[in-house]
Amino acid sequence: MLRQLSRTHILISFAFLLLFLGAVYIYSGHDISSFRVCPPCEDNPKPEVTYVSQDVVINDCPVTDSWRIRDLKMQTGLKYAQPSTQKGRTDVNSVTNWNAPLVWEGTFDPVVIDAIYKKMDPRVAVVVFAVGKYTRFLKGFLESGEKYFLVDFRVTYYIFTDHKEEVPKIELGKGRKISVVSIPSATRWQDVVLGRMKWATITIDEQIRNESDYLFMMDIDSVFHNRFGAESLSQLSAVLHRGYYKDSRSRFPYERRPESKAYIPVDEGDYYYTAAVWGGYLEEMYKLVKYCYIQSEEDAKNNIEAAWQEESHLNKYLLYNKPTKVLSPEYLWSDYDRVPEDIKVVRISQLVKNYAEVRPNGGH
Ligand code: UD2
Repeated sequence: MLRQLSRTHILISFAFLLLFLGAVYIYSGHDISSFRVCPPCEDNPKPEVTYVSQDVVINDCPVTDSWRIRDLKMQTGLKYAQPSTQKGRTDVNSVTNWNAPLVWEGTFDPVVIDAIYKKMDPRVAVVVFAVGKYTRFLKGFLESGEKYFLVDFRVTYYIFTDHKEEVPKIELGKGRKISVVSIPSATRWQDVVLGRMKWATITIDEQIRNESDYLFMMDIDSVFHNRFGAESLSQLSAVLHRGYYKDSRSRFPYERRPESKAYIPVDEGDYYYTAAVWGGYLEEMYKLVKYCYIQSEEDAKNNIEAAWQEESHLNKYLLYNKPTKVLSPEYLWSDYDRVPEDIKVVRISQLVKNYAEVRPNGGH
């Protein structure tokens, strides 16, 4: 009887042990995935910056990363103009005060830079949203992207839309794809704009992570006009907003209310970056997109919406986590504005649109 009892005891204890181990396994799996990023928050306002100079990555990445720029390797026999130590752009600054490149036409040789990145043959994801009437912009964006955006590189356009039947059939180059992601409609344009952070976070987790090495977030209401090439690639690349690149920091439209998570004091700031074009290594972008999502959710809980939605959160992040490349406003101009002398090439331009007509809840 005693022997019988202890055997039953052992069996029951074993079953409990198995259950316990199973629970620990599931919990730790969950734990790992939810802590893959550590979004900066008020407890951690200045997260560690992995310092990268001129695109040479110092940290190690546990995932397969042969596409990362470690050595600036180039094939033998490539023909290009000799670089000069004396001549270059003198009308603009081409380096930031943290020694990252500030990219303008004339600061790189397209032949050299494409050859270097082509050696890695990275897969590039472009995430765009076309919700409601914004599907009308897809054709122009995609057709011009095929002509000018990272030509000869592997590119997948991830189109997030509530009208998948309106995604046009476009002739795509070799190695280029379209992947349609269905999302619900929205009644406020602000919800579409901020919802981008949520849907992109979820979809990177579920799908894009396995298919891409670099990721760009872009507005759809724009058209490429000139080369947008490998000079735009880095760990984290941000574009100077055309409207503020000559202004003093006190004029930047940062979020100035301390109640918002996007708050930046009036005497701080490097540049004002646009949220219409930003890109980088997939995991860096994931971290940043998720940060914007979490911070805007926190704001919503406190009944506040940052002045320029995700753009405000993006600017806060980039102030304390410096981008490894800053792209000049050539990388997003606007048909609303005259092109000044220092913009030698407009690579992509925002279209003029009737905000009241195209947005679900009217204008600005
Ligand atoms: C500016 C920024 C934009 C974002 C926004 C926040 C520029 C060029 N763009 O854009 O990146 O920070 O301000 O207020 O500075 N969309 C839809 N359906 C909608 C509404 C928006 O699909 O009903 C998507 C679409 O991809 C669009 C993007 O969201 O390109 C940004 O919306 P917008 O173009 O209406 O905002 P805009 O021009 O004020």
